[in-house]
Amino acid sequence: MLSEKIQKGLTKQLNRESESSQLYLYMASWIERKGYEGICEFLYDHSNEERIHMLKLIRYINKRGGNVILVDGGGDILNITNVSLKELFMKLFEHEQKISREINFLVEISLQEKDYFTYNFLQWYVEEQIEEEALIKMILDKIELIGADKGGLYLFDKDMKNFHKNK
Ligand code: OFO
Repeated sequence: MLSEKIQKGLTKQLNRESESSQLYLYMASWIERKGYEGICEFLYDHSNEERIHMLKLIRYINKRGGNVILVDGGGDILNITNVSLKELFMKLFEHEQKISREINFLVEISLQEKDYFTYNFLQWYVEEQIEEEALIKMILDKIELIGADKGGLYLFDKDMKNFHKNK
């Protein structure tokens, strides 16, 4: 059985993953309208990944006899328009860093509660956050490098399409 603290923490996290999925989805849709064919594929794809993160938590909570509660987020974070590509990925980078802090906090609680099953389960998320932060940072670095070069941006968008296909 899950302790009350763990149940609360995992519930929060599954709702954050759902919000993450919506955030990436919203950005994908917005960037698609701007004509970035490759970057939008990457973002749509990532939205699906975030949904998988959420599902993993739901299945785990159920497996441990917990209670799955889905919260309606209200949609405030989704009101992002007219940001540059750099600002968009900056927002995603900050978002992923926030998620990493929250995962770390959950790991800490699992140790306090001596819930080693949950501790073990969370290690997948720890690994995932390392990858995700590195990936978004790599994209940000490229955007920085390209600067105002429109040709470079075009090629980068093309690259992102291949990146998505090869995943
Ligand atoms: Fe982006 O990793 Fe889940 O939230």
